Amino acid sequence: MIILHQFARTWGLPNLSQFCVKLETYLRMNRIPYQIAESLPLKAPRGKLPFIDDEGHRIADSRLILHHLQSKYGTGRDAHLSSEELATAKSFQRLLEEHLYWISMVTRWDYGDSNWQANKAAIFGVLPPIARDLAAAVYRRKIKGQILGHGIGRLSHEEKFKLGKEDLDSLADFLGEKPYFMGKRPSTLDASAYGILVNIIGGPIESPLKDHALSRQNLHDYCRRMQAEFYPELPWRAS
Ligand SMILES: N[C@@H](CCC(=O)N[C@@H](CS)C(=O)NCC(=O)O)C(=O)O
Repeated sequence: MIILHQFARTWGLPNLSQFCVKLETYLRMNRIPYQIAESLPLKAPRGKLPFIDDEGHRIADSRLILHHLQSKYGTGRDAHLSSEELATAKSFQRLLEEHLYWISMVTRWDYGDSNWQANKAAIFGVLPPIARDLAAAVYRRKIKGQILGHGIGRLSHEEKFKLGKEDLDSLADFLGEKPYFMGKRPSTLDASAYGILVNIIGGPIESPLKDHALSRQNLHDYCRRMQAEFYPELPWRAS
């Protein structure tokens, strides 16, 4: 049985980590049995969540975990897509994971005190008060460094959100009236897109990015549908 190591559930969402939602959604889409072990990044082989333990074999990074699942369990969720469609899906996945993700990280770690307090409570709330404040401060400095290292942190908030809105518009326009991003059947792109979009739309982190996502009704409806289909046990909490 696969053990999925990820943050504890919070905010009525599958996970506050976009990549943990991606992986768990992929497992559910492909009906691969798993158990959850609540964890923190400092326990992870590459210092990031999620990671899995598959019969003693520990694998980190959702992209490499998916490769493992595809070869070991023969998950062929995307076999219905042509090579051109796969190329499009992969490009959107990179837009989500390598660009929009980082703008959403700004909203949690470096955009207003109430957002920071909500983020801090969700991640570090399990620790005793002194350890919580210390760990949160150290981690905040680290993540702000990553945001600067990515480059997005060097822009003004106005510039960052303008780029984030472009990403959201591209996603909303491409999704259109389709039930899933690549058509009538779910694909790996949906696992990735849902992980990032539900965290923007469904969490308590307020920003122009969230306002814009909520203004694109099809993205909102998509998150609601994905959560109902793959996480029927979790209440939908977004307004
Ligand atoms: N490329 C990795 C990204 C994973 C990732 O960034 N995880 C975040 C949580 S969403 C994390 O654990 N960050 C902790 C850190 O950077 O210290 C994947 O696809 O799994």
